[in-house]
This record gives sequence, structure tokens and C-alpha cells, in this order.
Amino acid sequence: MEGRKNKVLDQVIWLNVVWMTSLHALAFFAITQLPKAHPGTVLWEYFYYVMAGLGITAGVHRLWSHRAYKARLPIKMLLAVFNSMAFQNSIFDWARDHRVHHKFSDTDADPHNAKRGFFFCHVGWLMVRKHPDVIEKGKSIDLSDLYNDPVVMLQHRHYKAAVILMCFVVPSAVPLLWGENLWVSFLMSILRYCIQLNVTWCVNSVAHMWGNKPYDKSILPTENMWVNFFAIGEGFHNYHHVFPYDYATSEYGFRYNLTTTLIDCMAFLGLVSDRRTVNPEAIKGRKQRTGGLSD
Ligand code: ST9
Ligand code: ZN
Ligand code: ZN
Repeated sequence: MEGRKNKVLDQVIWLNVVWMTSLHALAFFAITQLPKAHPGTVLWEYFYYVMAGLGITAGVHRLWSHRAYKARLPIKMLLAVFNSMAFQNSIFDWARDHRVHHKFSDTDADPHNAKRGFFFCHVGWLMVRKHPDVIEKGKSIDLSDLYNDPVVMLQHRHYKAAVILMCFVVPSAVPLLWGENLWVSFLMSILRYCIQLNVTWCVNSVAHMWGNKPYDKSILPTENMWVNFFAIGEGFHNYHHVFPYDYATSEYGFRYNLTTTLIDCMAFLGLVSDRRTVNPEAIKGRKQRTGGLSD
């Protein structure tokens, strides 16, 4: 019944279907062109993947969506630039959807409700109009901190230009310095972008479907170390949904968590502060009360 209701409500945005299909087709073609790429270009795109990734994990996720730590202005500006490299919607839109995802996880009010199946929570949700519950219940979320953050609003206002420049133009232009062909360079940027999108989406799909639930067995999010590796520390998703305000997103601190390591380095340099953590006793208690080991 619920499934039927969703089907009736879905309004496909064909432009988005064409965009996502073309992006993936171009990315597959880019794989065939990998042997033509200069090793420097591949290394550069890997470096870009990590920077853009930090714009998501340390930036829009832990800093702006969850306020799990505080950052000084230059770091916020840097993270906003890194975030534009990732082209995953503006910090404002991403953080708004993500807060709604946490508050109404895996219900119709969750933008990427995993109960609607793998395809929907992975990418399908970006190809249809949002369920009315997302918009209706989303109104209950406090976004005043985002409205009052000049860095967030600046990026939101100039988002299209920021993305064209930082996700495509800059990464494709830099390899020309070591003699790379522009078309190959562009294809490598497309490949990096497409891989990063899919890795991020895996947190919504794979890490809401497969893995262990040591902290709360009654919810869908799981711990998934495969996702964690590629998502630079964001695969401890069962823990994260139980303790979303922990800046480390896991009870293991910097271990297996590149993003946490880098936030710790910035704290050591005095660039960030007020890292929020969870009392180990509270974690232990929660595990005993609601945890389970399998799905
Ligand atoms: C992308 C995002 O890929 C990926 C997010 C992944 C999140 C993962 C989280 C996991 C944890 C972190 C892990 C990180 C791992 C990283 C690893 C890296 C190494 N509340 O949205 P619209 C209202 S993006 C309240 O247009 P439609 C609001 O009034 C990919 N209200 O809805 C809004 O107006 P405005 C690239 C809300 O029309 C109005 O509704 N981007 C909320 O249904 C319309 O909003 C694309 O491809 C809310 N939550 O359209 C673009 N939402 O905005 C794709 C909306 O003016 N998106 N309202 O305030 C779209 O084209 C459209 O959004 C749509 C829906 C078709 C999907
Ligand atoms: Zn989640
Ligand atoms: Zn989160």
C-alpha cells in the first residue's frame, strides 16, 4: 500500500534522468581512456578526490549539518571551496536534506528513504520530486545557523559558478601544466566526480542495508568497513545515527578515519575547536541496551 502511494506520487524529472545517465556513460567511457592518462593526472584526481571528499565529510557533514566542532573563518572558507569541488548541491541544501534524513530516517519524510529500495536511496531520489512529507516535515528543522553563516550563504548564492569552476574547469585545466590532453583531463575529472558521487550515495544505500548494528539493532543504518574506507571515515553509520553529534563519527576516534585525523590535526594547530564527543560509558550503556551484532 505504502509502495503504491509512493508510485502515484513520484514525478520523474527527466532532465535529471538524462543528466545522471550521461554522467555515468561518460564515466564508463573515461575508464577506457585511463591508459592514455598521464600518471600525474591520475595522482592529481586522487588528490582532488580527497580534498572534495573532505569538503563533504569534514565540511558539510560534520561541521555544517551536525555542528560537531567549530572552525575558524579561513578553514570554513577552505571547506566551502573543497565542498564546491564535490558538486553535491550547496552546503545549505545538503545540510537541510541531511538534517531531515536524521530526524525522519527511513520514513517518507526522509529524502532518501532506504525502505523504498536500493535504487531509490542510492540515486533514484535525485531523479524525482521529493515526497510531500520531506517538504512538510522538513519545515520543522531549525536552519537559523545556516542562514546566519555568511560562508554558507555566499556559496549558496554563487553555487552554479562555484561548481563549474571547482568541479570541472580547475581540475581539468591543471593537468595541462604537465602536457595532458584537455579531453583526457576532462574525462578524468568526470570519472573522479562520478566515483565520488557513488561512494557518497553508498552511505545512504549500502550502509542502510548491509553491515552490523552494534549500537541500535532497531534502525536500518549499519557499520560497513568497505564504505568506510572509500568514504574516508563515514562508514560507521549505525554509530553515527545513534550519536550524530560526535565529531569523530565513531567510537574509535582517529582509527580508520582519515577525516577525524585531519580534524584532529587542525585542532592541534588551533584552527578548529569544541570537538564534541560521547562519554564512553554512554556508548557502553547504549550498546548493552539496544545493540545487536547482525542485521
Ligand atoms: C548529491 C547529494 O549527490 C548527495 C547527498 C548524499 C548524502 C549522504 C549522507 C551520508 C553521510 C555523509 C557521508 C559522506 C561521504 C562522502 C565520501 C566522500 C569521499 N526540508 O530540492 P527541491 C522545499 S547531489 C524542507 O528542488 P524538488 C524548499 O522550499 C548531485 N524543505 O525539491 C525548496 O525550495 P528552496 C548533484 C525542503 O522540487 C523546495 O522544497 N545534484 C526540503 O522536489 C524545492 O526543493 C543534482 O543532480 C527539506 N529537506 O526537487 C541535483 N527540501 O530550495 C538533483 C526541499 O528554494 N536535485 N524543500 O528553498 C534536484 O534536481 C532536485 O532537488 C530534486 C527534487 C529533483 C531531487
Ligand atoms: Zn543515514
Ligand atoms: Zn549525519
